Amino acid sequence: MTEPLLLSNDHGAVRVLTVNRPDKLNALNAATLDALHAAFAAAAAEPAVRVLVLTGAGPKAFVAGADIAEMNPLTPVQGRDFALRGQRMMRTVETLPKPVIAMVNGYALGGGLELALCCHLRIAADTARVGQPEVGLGLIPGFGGSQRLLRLAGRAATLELCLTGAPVDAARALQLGIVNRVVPAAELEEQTMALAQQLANAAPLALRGVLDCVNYGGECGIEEGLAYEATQFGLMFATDDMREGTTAFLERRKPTFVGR
Ligand code: CO8
Repeated sequence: MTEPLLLSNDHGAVRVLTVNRPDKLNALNAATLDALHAAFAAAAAEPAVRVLVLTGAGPKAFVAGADIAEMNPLTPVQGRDFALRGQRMMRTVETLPKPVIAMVNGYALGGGLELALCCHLRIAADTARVGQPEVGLGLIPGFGGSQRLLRLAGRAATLELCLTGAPVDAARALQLGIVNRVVPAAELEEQTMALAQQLANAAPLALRGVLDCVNYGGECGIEEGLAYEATQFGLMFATDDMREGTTAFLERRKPTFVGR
């Protein structure tokens, strides 16, 4: 039996998804894009899953890009369809109502960096390298890289990475704001899971409110964004978790959040 393209393991309320094509440095072919889309959509609908961690199998790569062998013969229409297939999946991840952490365990190149960019947080091993090398293939980023990198790290960094195609190391990625944290490779899993667990213990509807505000507010004007935030803030007062969180503070105890 062939190994699945995507492995899924639950650690309590944390679901770890692992792209599983280590022989091809976890390159994203169409089947892997579809498997990711299905897995994220399913996780969104499962209340028991509060946080997701996304990583790549093997010691070398998170994801080394879209599958170049699969892309090589494509027509323009097929190329566009392939880009849209990846973009839809990544938009699903970006707008997921629960946090997704990219555990960047090695190369995150091209479509691999784009996959990490659509996650909400990125923790990189100090050995990781990230970049948008598409120009070297006569291509440009197609899974949202030119847009998400621009929004995350700004124009200078985006133009540097996308025009030169040269990867940067984890320390430089941190400096550019592309990753949130860099940790020793040997501690990557432990530190990522500790962060995931911390989020899993938080109030799920509050996390969702933050994700919604950042996703929506990041794309509209300040007045509209503030109004949206105020509405989301007000909605929190309808949750049991808000009563629990504020009461626990006043009673000097730890809150227990139930997700409603
Ligand atoms: N696609 C397909 N196969 C890949 C990819 C990839 N992106 N990356 C690595 N592989 C394969 C290699 O072909 C090799 O396979 P095999 O053993 O069968 O020959 C295997 O993985 C191991 O790779 P290497 O032998 O090359 O390993 P090295 O340690 O020597 O090098 C590198 C590691 C530097 C990461 C190197 O593999 C590399 O440069 N890979 C390609 C990186 C790249 O250019 N990525 C961007 C791809 S384009 C893209 O992502 C566009 C996204 C938007 C698409 C929109 C749709 C149209």
